Amino acid sequence: MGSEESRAGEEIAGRPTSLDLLEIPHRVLLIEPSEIERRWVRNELIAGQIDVFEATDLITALRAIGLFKPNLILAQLRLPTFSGLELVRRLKEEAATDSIPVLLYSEIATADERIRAFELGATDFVTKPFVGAELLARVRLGLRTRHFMTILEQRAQLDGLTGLANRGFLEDRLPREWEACRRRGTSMAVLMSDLDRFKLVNDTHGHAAGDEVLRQAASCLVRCVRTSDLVARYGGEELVVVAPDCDLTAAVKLAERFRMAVAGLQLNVRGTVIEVSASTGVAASGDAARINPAELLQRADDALYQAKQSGRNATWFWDQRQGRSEPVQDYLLTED
Ligand code: GH3
Ligand code: MG
Ligand code: MG
Repeated sequence: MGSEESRAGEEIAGRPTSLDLLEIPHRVLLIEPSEIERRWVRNELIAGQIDVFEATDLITALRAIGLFKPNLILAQLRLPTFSGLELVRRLKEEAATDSIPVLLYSEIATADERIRAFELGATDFVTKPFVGAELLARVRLGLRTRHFMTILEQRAQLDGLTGLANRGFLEDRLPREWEACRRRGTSMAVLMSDLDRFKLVNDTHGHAAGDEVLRQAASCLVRCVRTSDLVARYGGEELVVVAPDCDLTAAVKLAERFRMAVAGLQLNVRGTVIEVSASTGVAASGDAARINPAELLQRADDALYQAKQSGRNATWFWDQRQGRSEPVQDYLLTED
């Protein structure tokens, strides 16, 4: 029995938990109106290696959130003017703050208040008396839970093979970026690229080599775009760029940059040099944003289809005036 116990203990100790608090974001905003109380809580947190920022009421707290960007908020329920419940309500209303865990504490709180806090979205509620170690343990649990949720949320938005955004994320972001560009009165461009004869790469060199080619082509595309552009894996070997504040000329140049960069890649996969090319369809909304985001994607897809039809390793764009796709060579010649 004794040895079983110690084995179980060893297993837990050796588990790759990575739960060292220093690896987990640990910035806590403490909201407490009483100076004495605030000092006590702050010292407990600092002793637990938490970075603490302080506020005394809801108004100063809201201001502090923007500056300090806390990973968790620890707030007294009884705040002057607005209560801790109002704080939770306001934070959960705003997209920028709704994911920050809020832990409330209080001397006395009715069951109704505690229930209301949870209904509004508070993560935890501690009623006094509590010792510092318990408060710290709950704060750490809140930080850890938020951290792992953030990792899961990010993973749900990423493509496992290429590390690019996945299609779900793209479909979520595309209309929002389009709307932001429409408000600014700028053009938004969408590029849809597809690797040429990729099936042949798989058939000739194997699926693992194909995966490596796809990964490298994705990195190549990321290197061609601006940091504000979104690059996503749309399907098997189809990559999409959403480029805000980007007109047709800039988008076409970007597509050509990518086409030439991919064609220049000499991919060395386990001793074999593999060459690959890509075709791209480009569509831009124009300043007036007459095309909605779904149409924009569709136009880029149409242009991509034409690029493939034309023989591949090509860029075609959607010409709004003509109402059809055109090869970029003609466009670049007339622009320059
Ligand atoms: P085209 O020039 O017309 O685009 O020809 P293609 O061979 O690239 O097009 P097709 O759609 O016929 O084939 C796409 C291939 O991409 C088939 C599929 O096996 C491969 N593919 C899709 N996703 C992956 C992946 O994640 N890894 C690998 N290795 N291959 C993939
Ligand atoms: Mg293909
Ligand atoms: Mg394809």
